[in-house]
Amino acid sequence: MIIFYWVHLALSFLASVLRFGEGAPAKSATQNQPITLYEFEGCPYCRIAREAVSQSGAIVLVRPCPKGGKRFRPSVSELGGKAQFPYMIDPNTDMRIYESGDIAAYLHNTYGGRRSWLRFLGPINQILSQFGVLFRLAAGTLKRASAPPEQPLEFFGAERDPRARLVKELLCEMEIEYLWRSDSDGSPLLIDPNNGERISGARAIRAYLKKTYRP
Ligand SMILES: N[C@@H](CCC(=O)N[C@@H](CS)C(=O)NCC(=O)O)C(=O)O
Repeated sequence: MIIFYWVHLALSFLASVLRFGEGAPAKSATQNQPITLYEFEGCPYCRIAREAVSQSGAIVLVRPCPKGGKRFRPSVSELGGKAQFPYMIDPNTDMRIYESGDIAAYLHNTYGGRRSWLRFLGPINQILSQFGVLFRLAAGTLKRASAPPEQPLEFFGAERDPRARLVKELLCEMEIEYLWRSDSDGSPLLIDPNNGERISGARAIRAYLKKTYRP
């Protein structure tokens, strides 16, 4: 229902305000292969890593790991030894990192861009991020039924963009893998290489995902 969409958008906007607009877009970094990020939208630590992704301009293959997820969640324990999120693997440098603060520092040092000043707030940074999760009513936390596509989708939208967040939450709950580029503040854009579809705007993308990848 349209009213629900606007309520969610308003709450998503408040979540961005709580983060002081961190997660701004940056010019795409130069890298041979995408970084892989195992994470889930409803995780406050993952948000800190995602803000750093946007601000470094890194191109990232997001493998969503919502609670109850079976698609990518188990691989994190296999690859790193424990089920903790976020978890990042950079095939360009062979780096594997668990801690959100370490991921943020690594992305900045390796790919550049502006670092978030919120890190100076220490635990308050994490508490603010946790409030962001509350504003979003824990969206992007639990797995929902889906029939994900073979090939990863491609999504354009920065972390600070409240509209992009609504799309990423659904991609996460549906465990749909996507190549994430956050180099613009324009309307969120989804490209589906599985069928050549190109959809712009958060509402239209959400409707498309539900129509196409529900079981
Ligand atoms: N100190 C870590 C904490 C990460 C953390 O506690 N993540 C939670 C999710 S918010 C987690 O992995 N929980 C286990 C689970 O979801 O199974 C960091 O900053 O990255």
